[in-house]
Amino acid sequence: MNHLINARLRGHTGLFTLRWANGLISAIEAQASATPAPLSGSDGEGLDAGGQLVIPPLVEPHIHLDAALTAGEPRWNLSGTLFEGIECWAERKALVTHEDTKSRAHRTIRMLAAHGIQHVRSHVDVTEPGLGTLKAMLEVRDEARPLIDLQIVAFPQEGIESFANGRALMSEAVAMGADVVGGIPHFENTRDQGVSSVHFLMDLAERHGRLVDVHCDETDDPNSRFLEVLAEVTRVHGMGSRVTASHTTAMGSYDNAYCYKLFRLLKQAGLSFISCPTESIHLQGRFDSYPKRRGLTRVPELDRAGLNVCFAQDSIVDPWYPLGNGNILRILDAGLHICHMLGYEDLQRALDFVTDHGAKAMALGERYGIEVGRPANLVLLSAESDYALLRTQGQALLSIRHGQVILRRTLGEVALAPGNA
Ligand code: 17E
Ligand code: FE2
Repeated sequence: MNHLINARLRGHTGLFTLRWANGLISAIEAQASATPAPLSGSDGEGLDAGGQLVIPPLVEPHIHLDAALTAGEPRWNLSGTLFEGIECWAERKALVTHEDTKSRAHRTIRMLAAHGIQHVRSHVDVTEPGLGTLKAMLEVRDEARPLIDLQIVAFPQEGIESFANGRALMSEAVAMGADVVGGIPHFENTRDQGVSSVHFLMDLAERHGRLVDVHCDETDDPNSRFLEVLAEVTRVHGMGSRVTASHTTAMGSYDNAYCYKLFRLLKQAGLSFISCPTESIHLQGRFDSYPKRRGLTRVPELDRAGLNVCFAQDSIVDPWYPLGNGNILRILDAGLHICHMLGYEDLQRALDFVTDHGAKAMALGERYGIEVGRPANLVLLSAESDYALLRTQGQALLSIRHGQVILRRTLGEVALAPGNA
């Protein structure tokens, strides 16, 4: 296979033929009309997109592969809070082995790849003496390359300042090869520790040329205000394109007067945002009676302010979230509902939130996108527009990676008896 005909591309009218050679896109040709059958000839048999959308791969910018598929082990999270999730995970973490971590991560990666995802950022808990989980996940990063590109975040689940040797573990994780420096300031014991953890992790990332992705203000507490600290350090050091704030759910509880001031800083800092809508609506609002907060950050407002914001899954069948199947389009559907983003304009460009915006947060640059010279990583969807895809709960039919087909899906057929129309 070295070309795909009858492809519809987002933002363009008409149909296109995409060609590739040596794993890179070599031509994007507008077709005069639909070509009835796959081309064949000296350059080999082609694939037919049938007039449906062809996009660069779906992106999963925030997931915890190290904890995936452990829900209920050794016990279930009965309160549904983030905090009980962290307690359950601490118990499960004590039981992990190298092979256990790797096998669950690989199984989960296959679930992601089966939905057209080829770029993944996984947080990996480094609050563990010995860093065995990180070692296992660095091996997974290499082994998973035929299916996905994986970025590993050194994630201090139990804190940097409030966990024994937290700083040393973070530094060691970076030395071992973590791509991204993480943090969890809202979980540190005191506000001061939260602030100092942000300064520490930003300095670590800057000295070692790493990206940053902080679990930031993942709480309904309106007094959790570490985003302003992260944004200010980002602004001062000019690191906006390399820094991401994940969750920022407290922003859903900030008052408008504070947000007005905060947004000025966020725009100057130019950092990215990741919202995990299914996870946040499940974990947040847990201390409310009624009315209950949705517990999400201000996705449409960030987007309209020109900031980069995307959606992610966060968890698959772990102590924080019992469901999930790897399908980021399900997260997009939920996110658009929860964030009041089913307006006409939103529906026209909905896929941005699980493609280009995620790629920007992951700083993929020229490794991502349908342009000549970039990797021939392409996904065929079962609809011809963003809106049609959402309406029909469409799926990824084909995933091509470096010019090779790694996924084919055939949708089931439905036969309905004739009725009285
Ligand atoms: N850990 C955390 O602090 N927050 C989360 N949402 C998950 C793990 C999944
Ligand atoms: Fe997370």
